Amino acid sequence: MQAATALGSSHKRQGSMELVQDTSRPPLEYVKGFPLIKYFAEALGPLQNFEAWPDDVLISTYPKSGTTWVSEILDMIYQGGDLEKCRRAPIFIRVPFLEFKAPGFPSGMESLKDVSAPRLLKTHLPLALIPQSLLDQKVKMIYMARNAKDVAVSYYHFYQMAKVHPDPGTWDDFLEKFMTGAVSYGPWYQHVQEWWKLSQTHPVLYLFYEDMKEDPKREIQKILKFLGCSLPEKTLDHIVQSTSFKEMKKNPMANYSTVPTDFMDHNISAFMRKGITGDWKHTFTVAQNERFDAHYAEEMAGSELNFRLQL
Ligand code: PPS
Repeated sequence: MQAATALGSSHKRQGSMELVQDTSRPPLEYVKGFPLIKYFAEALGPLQNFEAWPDDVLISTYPKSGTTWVSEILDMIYQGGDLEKCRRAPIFIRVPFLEFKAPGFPSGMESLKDVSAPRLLKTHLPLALIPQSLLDQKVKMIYMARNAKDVAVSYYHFYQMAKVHPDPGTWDDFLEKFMTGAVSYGPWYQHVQEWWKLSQTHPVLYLFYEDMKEDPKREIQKILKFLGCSLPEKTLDHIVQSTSFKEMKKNPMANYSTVPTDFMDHNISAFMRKGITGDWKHTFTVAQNERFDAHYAEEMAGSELNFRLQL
């Protein structure tokens, strides 16, 4: 896997006494008011030249909402349920991450060059930052939303293990940043609501992580209908089984274990961490929960979106 070897050799390894630039944990950079991972902010200029194709499918999510899960499901659908074909490359090569950029890795735009139509694409960008071409070409989009409390907890662990993020500080510090939108990609509240609004005017299938947990077969059927394709029942069952948390956790082409430790340290926290709904209950204190609920009610006032916090 070129990406992994490239990163492993490209930085901080110039010689034991030589001082070279430390590329880990840079502060977030603001673009149009949105905080982003520094390298991703740098990728946004070139990304404006991205040309969407009408048969592209974009997977969009706020981070930690089930992106990898939906990506694996979609690739399995595209490969007719053939798991071996889905093992051809890690998920971030099979489904290029549009705004991705990091020292020593091919950027999302570079990865795209190796992918032929019909393409699956991934982004976490807020609407204000997505390439206009995706909207102009009326590209189909699958948005997956997850309840804010589980996202915050998952994001905290991810900040710790993925060193392109700034240091998250304590859980209490991080939760405060999450609530004020001072985390990479900005406020969750705005993200889930603006993509919901887009789904009224653009071909967006809006899914919920909790629904996928509850009944993956039902949700995958929704995806098939949205894409205008069908699969034999047996293949559908096979996709459900192969994309379960248990299976994806042990699949190196889905679990990010091929990424070097400098970039993601699974010893700190596995990318495939728990994969459940309601884990927030083990992390939020009563006081944090009350503060969060009051703030949530303000931020989501008037929204039609209802999230389940447990199943
Ligand atoms: S990222 O880095 O933003 O793209 O991460 P993302 O893939 O969106 O979210 C990671 C969380 O999704 C969980 N996950 C799953 N849950 C259930 N089933 C399956 N198959 C699955 N695959 C990934 C993953 O464990 C992360 O959630 P947490 O709560 O941290 O476990």
